[in-house]
Amino acid sequence: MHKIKIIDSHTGGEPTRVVVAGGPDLGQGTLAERRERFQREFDRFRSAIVNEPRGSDVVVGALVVEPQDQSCAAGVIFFNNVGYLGMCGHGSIGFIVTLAHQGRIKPGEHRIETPVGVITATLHPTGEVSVGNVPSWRARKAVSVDVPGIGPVTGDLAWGGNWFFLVEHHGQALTLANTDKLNDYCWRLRQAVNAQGFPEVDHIELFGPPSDKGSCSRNFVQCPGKAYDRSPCGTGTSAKLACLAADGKLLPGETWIQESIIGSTFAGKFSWLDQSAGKILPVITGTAYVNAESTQLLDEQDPFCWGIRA
Ligand code: PYC
Repeated sequence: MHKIKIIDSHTGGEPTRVVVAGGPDLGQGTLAERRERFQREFDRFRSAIVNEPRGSDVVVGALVVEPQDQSCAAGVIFFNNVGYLGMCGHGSIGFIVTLAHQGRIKPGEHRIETPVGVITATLHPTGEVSVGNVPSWRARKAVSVDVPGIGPVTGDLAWGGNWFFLVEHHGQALTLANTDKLNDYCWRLRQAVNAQGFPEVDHIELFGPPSDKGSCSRNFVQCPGKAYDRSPCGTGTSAKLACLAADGKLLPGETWIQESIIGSTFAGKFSWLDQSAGKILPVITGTAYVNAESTQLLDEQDPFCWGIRA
């Protein structure tokens, strides 16, 4: 019987499952190379850890690995119900709170290596975490896509550690009661965006006015495997900041409060890395809570030992 030790947390409602022991040994190399190896040789572990019957479509997994860059406190590879993420904002906050829960880190700034670059995560004495994300930018403004069954939709294409298509004029109610319709809308839109020559876009972000007057905007983010983000999405908020910065709608150092579809919030800020190229360094602040420590049992006699896969 193979045993995998996990610690679960949630960040603004979005779960993170950190694998602290018993995960696959990915050997040495860059984090991007090790993510490749994870996918190529050990993908069944991804499915066993986050998919049903042990998990659900919403769970994001985080495998702790030795960093290649020795200035980093740890390396991490994020994964979900269908594959692997470049970076994950809510997951990084959950990851840091989990390392603190284990007594592996104390309040202060920590460098963490991911497959798409090194991030800095500051654990504040209050328990909040600020993630200095990878450089983010808007690649295309106002791309129009004809979406079968919907019509023309216009949005921006931006990188915030994952690729996003961000849409303001969608005509959809951004409410929790409307998530089935929002998911259907986003899925159709994603197919159309990908077919139009942007196959790398795997997150769709709809945004609109906030429901709380202390927030700046509310969003609905559909993740690659069709689950919607319960948190405001750290990489999605980074992509949004890149768009706001490019349009001059937010200034360096100003705070942007991003509200999720369930009403949880992240505070975002940015500084310019290269203004002429539109590159920003986003910092996303949020809170996570550890809510379970457990051991998964992988019994090869169990027909669903490696999870239910589509
Ligand atoms: O917070 O960056 C994020 C994220 C990506 C997918 C789910 N959450």
